[in-house]
Amino acid sequence: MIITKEYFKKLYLDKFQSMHGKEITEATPMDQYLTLGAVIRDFISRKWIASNNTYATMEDKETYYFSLEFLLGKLMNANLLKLNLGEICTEALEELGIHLDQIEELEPDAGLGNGGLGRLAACFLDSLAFLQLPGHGCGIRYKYGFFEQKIVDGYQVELPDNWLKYGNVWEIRKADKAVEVRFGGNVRLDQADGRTLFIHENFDPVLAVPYDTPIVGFRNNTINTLRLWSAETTMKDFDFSTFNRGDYLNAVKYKYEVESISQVLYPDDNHLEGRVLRLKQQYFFVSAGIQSIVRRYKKHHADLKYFHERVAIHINDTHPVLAIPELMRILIDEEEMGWDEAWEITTRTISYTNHTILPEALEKWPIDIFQTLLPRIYMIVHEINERFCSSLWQKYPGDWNKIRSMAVLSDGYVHMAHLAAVGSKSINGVAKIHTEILKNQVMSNFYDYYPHKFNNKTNGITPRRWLLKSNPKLAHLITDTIGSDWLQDSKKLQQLEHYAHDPVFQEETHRIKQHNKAALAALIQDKYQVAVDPNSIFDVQIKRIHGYKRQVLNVLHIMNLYNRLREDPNLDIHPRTFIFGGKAAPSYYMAKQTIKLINTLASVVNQDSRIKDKLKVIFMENYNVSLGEQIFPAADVSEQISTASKEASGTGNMKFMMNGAITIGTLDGANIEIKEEVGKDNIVIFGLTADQVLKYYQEGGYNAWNLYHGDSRIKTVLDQLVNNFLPVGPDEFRSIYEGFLYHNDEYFVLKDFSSYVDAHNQINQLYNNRYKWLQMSICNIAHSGKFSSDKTISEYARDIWNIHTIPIPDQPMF
Ligand code: 26V
Repeated sequence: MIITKEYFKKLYLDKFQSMHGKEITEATPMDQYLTLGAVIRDFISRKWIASNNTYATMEDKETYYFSLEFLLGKLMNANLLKLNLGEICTEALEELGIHLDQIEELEPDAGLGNGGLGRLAACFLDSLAFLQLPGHGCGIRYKYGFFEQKIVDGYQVELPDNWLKYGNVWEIRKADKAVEVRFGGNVRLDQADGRTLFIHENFDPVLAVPYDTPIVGFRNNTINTLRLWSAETTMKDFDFSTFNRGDYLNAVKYKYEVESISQVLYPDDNHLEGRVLRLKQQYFFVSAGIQSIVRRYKKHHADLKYFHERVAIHINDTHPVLAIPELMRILIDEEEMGWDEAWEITTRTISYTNHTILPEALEKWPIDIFQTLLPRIYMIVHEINERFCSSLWQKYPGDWNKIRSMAVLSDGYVHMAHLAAVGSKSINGVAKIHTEILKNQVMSNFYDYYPHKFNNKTNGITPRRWLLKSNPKLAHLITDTIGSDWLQDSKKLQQLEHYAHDPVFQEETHRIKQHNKAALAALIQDKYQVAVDPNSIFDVQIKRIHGYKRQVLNVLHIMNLYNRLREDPNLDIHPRTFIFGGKAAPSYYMAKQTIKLINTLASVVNQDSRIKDKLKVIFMENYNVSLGEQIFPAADVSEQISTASKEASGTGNMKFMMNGAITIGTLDGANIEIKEEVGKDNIVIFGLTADQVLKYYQEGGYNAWNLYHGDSRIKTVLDQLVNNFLPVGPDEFRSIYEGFLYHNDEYFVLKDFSSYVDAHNQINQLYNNRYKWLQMSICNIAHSGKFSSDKTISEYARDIWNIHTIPIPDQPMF
């Protein structure tokens, strides 16, 4: 059925009246927004039911992607694009005096993630639906998402993200699908019919209530499901009158404790804070998710023997690793299966992705905490460990060191990555170099023992959000140039290579970049009252603030450039605007000081008229998905400058590339594969290699003082951190200074400084040759199809999950 503008208007008006009971002329912007959400939902719902019915009755497999984080961003515009209703909707609403872009602003970002790992999960869901693959997400419906960042006097301040304040137009509460999750208590053993029974008693029950969000396929009929669990008390009515005074208070406390499980997303990225509430969150959603999958399976299949032929469960990092003992528990305790059969099914169902090699992020839990909170799960983990260690003994008799280094339980801890490695069929890294480091360093013992389990799946990003939605002008130019096939197959972007030298196409890409830069400049003017020149080079680093990502290397280079400009205001450089964005974990002092340093430097540089507007520094507050959508299309230069070996993959690097920015980066993560794709002349590489970094860590031999004394540029900028050059107290940045010199520069910032300055000089020269720059930019866009999450997900589907395309039949619209 063709949807006309008139028809859309009618749908909208009818919906408005039935929802709000008043005339459209009385509508508030929020009424307008909620109405549009409801209209779009109606377009989705039939397809959603059809998708669910098709999956329920097919004889094929479904995947469940378990993740503590899904960083979706806004959905309204994205869903309109996918349903191909964007234009009709815009025009229909205009005639009603409603501006779509204004009401879209009212939608809060669904910020249920910290950064790369959570956004990857969102891109993967998008690609699953695009590829018509039966794949769903499972996670937590946090009441408060990732905190909102405010900058006050240059410092980060965290405010709660109350994203559900006005309700959520996309979710459907499924109270009838709630399940119970049990914490604490004890396990009593009993015997019946020659079987040992494990009876979990005296536990605290928590009700897990699912909220389903449709994941819309791009211009197809597929609607998959993201199921997020919310914690509620199992008490039917919270009837205070039946409690005496003491119990009343206890009842309130109990309700509060239960609900706290899904209250807030932990704002840590790459750093373990061993709080028991976090472990509760992990078991809560994993148990709820597995119970609901088993229940659904049993509705359509008699025998759990074939579970792994119908269900694939993927664990996004170790956070959902309790899926392994939980599935064992259900198969053994509830379905009365023997250990060996349950283990066979479990280890054929579950697969695991590692996302970081930073030792401080590898999850481990003290055994006493774990055992108290999850007594039955602990027994199962203990048994898994016993059996695993005895098989290790078979292979490495007497090698206790090796066995201890691989055990799931050792030194008083449960080692989650070890549990993941033992209990899953596949272990993958997220970029080639990362997988090699896993195999040869971090998990080398496991690689020796289970070589067949290891594989690489280089990350990707969805071109629907990161090109079509965020950069519509570039998307149109691409379609006008090579046709629309690239929307179905991102590899086809390669055809743009034929236009890399075409002056007309070059001019068009340039015009669009300038348009996007002007829009970002206007936003910066509006928010920060700083004038940035769209003709300057927009040099951008947006990502979490972390030592290993080396925002301070970027800062030291800017300070050096500033020093050169003050010495010679006529220095022949193309004007530069350095843009930063990103959040620091609230407890990460050095990262928060880095934000203060960037803002302090910005306040100095931006006011200095001597340097004739050749340098500007901007810190953009509250970096999130929506802000990213405005920044990536406006970037000329993409800063990917992590200490080699530390950034597992990076995905921001891919978003920049797809929008035509040139990478300045180390040979780390996916930068290496970006270089392989575009060739060494279309990327600017500097710094130590991963091998060199790892060698320093193993053998020592690095001395930061030598670099300080040996390079006057380094000495000058480091001294400027502590000698009143910056308008702050003398000790404000002493910790950063001391990190370099007294803690020997953990991330090799000083070592890479000189080659980084050279790399920036090279960027300057390249930009001055407009023809060359545009050719490089187009080459990057043309090769970005390799980093589409469609490609990544096809590989997961084929190599790990064994799931297949299931087209959903057309549905009558209404
Ligand atoms: C780890 C931890 C550890 C313990 C507690 C809190 C917490 C929260 C999040 C994480 C995940 C950190 C790992 C992570 O985000 N890795 C990033 O994953 C991206 C997607 O694969 C990848 O592109 C980035 O390079 C990698 O840093």
